Amino acid sequence: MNKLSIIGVPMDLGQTRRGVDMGPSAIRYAGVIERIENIGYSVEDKGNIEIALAERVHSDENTNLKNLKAVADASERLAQTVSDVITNKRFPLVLGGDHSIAIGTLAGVSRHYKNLGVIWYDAHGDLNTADTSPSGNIHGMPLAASIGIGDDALTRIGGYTPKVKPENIVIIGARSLDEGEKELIKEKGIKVYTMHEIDRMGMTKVMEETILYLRDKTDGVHLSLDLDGLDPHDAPGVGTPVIGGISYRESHLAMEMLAESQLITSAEFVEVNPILDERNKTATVAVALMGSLLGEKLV
Ligand code: 6HN
Ligand code: MN
Ligand code: MN
Ligand code: MN
Repeated sequence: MNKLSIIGVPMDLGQTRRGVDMGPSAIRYAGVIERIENIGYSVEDKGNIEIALAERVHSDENTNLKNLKAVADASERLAQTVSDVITNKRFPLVLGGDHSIAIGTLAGVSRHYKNLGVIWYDAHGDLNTADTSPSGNIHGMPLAASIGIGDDALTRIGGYTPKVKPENIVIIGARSLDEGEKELIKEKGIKVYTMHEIDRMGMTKVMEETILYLRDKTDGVHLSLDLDGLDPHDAPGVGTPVIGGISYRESHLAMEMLAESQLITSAEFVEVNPILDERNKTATVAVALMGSLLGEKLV
């Protein structure tokens, strides 16, 4: 029997909109455990990683990165928990929380693979550093940190860097990239399917190419799915919505194709913010996508 462990990360220190710390609760409330058990997994809920209370965290004046130390401390705890789950031969499913948690998730996952692949499903590139960030929000930096670019406190989580090679990354759904991020994408040769390519090629072709691109050169693939990759019409409960996104149906298809490929070895679903949501719609969409990713069948 397939075994899976859920890890909640009530992180809201990587950005400034309160409420995303309630994401793991909202996803549990939307029935994630039952949904995955019904597919045939043995599911263990490891509870939540401890996150410092936003009201009690003071930012360091020596950096423009908000809540740097608190984010780094939580990342170390998350990395350890994720790594233990993989050691126990279970699939780690991480529930956010803002996208800064990917720094810790990838630090925990990557030590188990020589050539980890990453699918970054997001409206954004999350490739900023202190120098390029327009906001100072660490949730805009996790992919940069994971390829070894940025503040040491973020790049060296788990005691090693980098976690991922740029040529092993595929970004899907991009439509809001900062100038520094565009430069980094070109400089490092990161593969990106923007909304333009999704419109032109269709999601089927985008996923076929993504799977082919990653299949031979990786020994594991992590899916980092930011709910703002979807259109705000389908996923309104996110802190940084961008119009013109991927539909629920296209996302559902993408997840089914990943399930068929049997490529995905770990996953996280992030940026669900119940305060900004409509009747827990975004958490419900997240759980439906998790079902498709993990092999749910209609018949
Ligand atoms: N996310 N590029 C913007 C920034 O502040 O760096 C937005 C980042 C959003 C990050 O949604 O995970
Ligand atoms: Mn993101
Ligand atoms: Mn995003
Ligand atoms: Mn379908």
